[in-house]
Amino acid sequence: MALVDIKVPDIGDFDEVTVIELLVKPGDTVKPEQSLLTVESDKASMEIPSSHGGVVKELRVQLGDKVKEGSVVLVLEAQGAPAAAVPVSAPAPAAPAPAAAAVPAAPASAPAAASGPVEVRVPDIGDFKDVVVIEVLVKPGDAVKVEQSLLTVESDKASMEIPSSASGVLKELKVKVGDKVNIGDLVAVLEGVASVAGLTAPAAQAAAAAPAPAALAALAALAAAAPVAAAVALPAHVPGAATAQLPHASPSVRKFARELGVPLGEVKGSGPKGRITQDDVQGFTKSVMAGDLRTLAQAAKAPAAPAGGDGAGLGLIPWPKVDFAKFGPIERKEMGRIKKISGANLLRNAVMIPAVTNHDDADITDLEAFRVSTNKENEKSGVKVTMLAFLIKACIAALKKYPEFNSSLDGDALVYKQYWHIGFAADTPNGLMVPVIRDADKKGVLQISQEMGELAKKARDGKLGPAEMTGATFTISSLGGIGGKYFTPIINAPEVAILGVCKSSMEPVWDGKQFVPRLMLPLSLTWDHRVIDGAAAARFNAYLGQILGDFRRVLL
Ligand code: CAO
Repeated sequence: MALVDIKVPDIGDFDEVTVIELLVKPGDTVKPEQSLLTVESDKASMEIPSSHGGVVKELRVQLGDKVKEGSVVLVLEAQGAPAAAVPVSAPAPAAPAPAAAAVPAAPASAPAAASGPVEVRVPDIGDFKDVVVIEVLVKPGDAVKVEQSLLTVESDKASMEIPSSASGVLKELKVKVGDKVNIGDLVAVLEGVASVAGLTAPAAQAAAAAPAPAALAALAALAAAAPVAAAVALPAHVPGAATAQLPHASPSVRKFARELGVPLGEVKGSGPKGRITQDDVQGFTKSVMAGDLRTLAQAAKAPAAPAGGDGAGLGLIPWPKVDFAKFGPIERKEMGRIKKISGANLLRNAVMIPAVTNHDDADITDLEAFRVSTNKENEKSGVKVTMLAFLIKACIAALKKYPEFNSSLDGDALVYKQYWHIGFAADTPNGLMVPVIRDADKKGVLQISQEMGELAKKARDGKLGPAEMTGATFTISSLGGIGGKYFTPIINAPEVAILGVCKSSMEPVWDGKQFVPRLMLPLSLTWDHRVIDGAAAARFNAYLGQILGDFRRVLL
């Protein structure tokens, strides 16, 4: 495969920019247009996207390096076709999307020192049309300063903040989240205007270069490819006092924060000049996950989250802050990326799904004997048939009989999937991963065993691609090779059920006349009570038990 130098594309009027964030490392698989690093000038930050998909072989820059158009930032072992166009060099004389307001304010409708109402309009935003308001940063009654950001708007390639052209008190907002706006559209009316923006020197410089897209790219993909579940969302944050300053963060970090529901104004930036990095957002998520919220009383008052809602409104007492070193020696280790992402997913799923777990046992005496004999016969093939592969087939039969277990909630509707992609939890040195066996209904136990072995190895080696971790309709988490009796697995949203399996053991089972030794497999089925009823769950488990007890039933 060809090695390709990935270079800094046309970054407009910016001569030298500083590398402030590396978003990939050698060994990472990147997609075309995925952001590779963030660079920053004194006025804006932008992400440098990849022109190709492939595997990162070598990073040619490090934090603090200065780069300009044409600088090689990394070497990629390219796979597939290059990106059609690399968005950072896309339309217009490119000043990148602002981390803080780099969009110059529109000229105000009233002269300086006016006291009557002043209209604030969308300034020249380059080639962008119908940009969507994604964030309203002020409210009526707020005192705003000239060039203070009022809104954040977003196209598919950039996000930018719309600044105020004057300072005064916000009388009226003319737009709301979700509205589409264009150059010249009225967004707000100010009154008590003390001064009206003549463009300040830096803004005037910025005006020479219309704002251009910074690639928003990759963090959504990161979330989508996250182990355990796709989109990441934060439950329950009760907003605290936001800092007065505008949050300083790159567009993709803003997007990432938005997807998590993290209010950037409350995140402390650890980057240069207080810039908020992805790690800061994740750290914030972690602290909220750990319960750094407000009061239980607020939780009680909070409205219930709608089905598929964002869970906002939950509040908990603060997580205890303990100086552990006071009690004995300690070692502090940052959690890895996978653990952080899966933690956020697990918390969201645990908090937002009214989950119930049914425990049951399946008699797998005959099935295990069959598995052992099959493996003896197939010894030379190198493929070992696992109990998990049988479980996958048995679950598909049960999912077909009870299709709501293979569905997902979409608002008030249920989406019944007519494909059966089964995820299985794999324990890896980096944390829990969930590879997916696609179309497992069309595959035999041998093929499933083989694929599972390959996927589990890839997971352990950290080589699973996003496509191998997404799209599952149901997940099985097997601790059978380790031990235990029952546990309560957490549903991998947006799936609605998960089967946990523990170690089988010989148990005395009453056959109507006497106790007989049978190999019993403990099953723990967790299900979403919004979608599934207890009776259905009991039937699902009972049916699963019947199939595992006599696998010929799969054929019926
Ligand atoms: N009962 C008894 N023995 C079992 C069993 C069960 N339910 N399931 C597997 N075993 C046995 C296997 O037969 C194998 O024994 P031999 O080596 O003698 O043949 C041994 O346990 C090891 O099996 P395994 O775990 O390596 O293989 P698997 O196919 O059962 O599982 C995989 C593969 C990837 C699922 C597993 O390696 C793994 O990672 N499990 C952990 C999943 C996990 O962490 N879940 C928790 C999620 S919630 O935090």
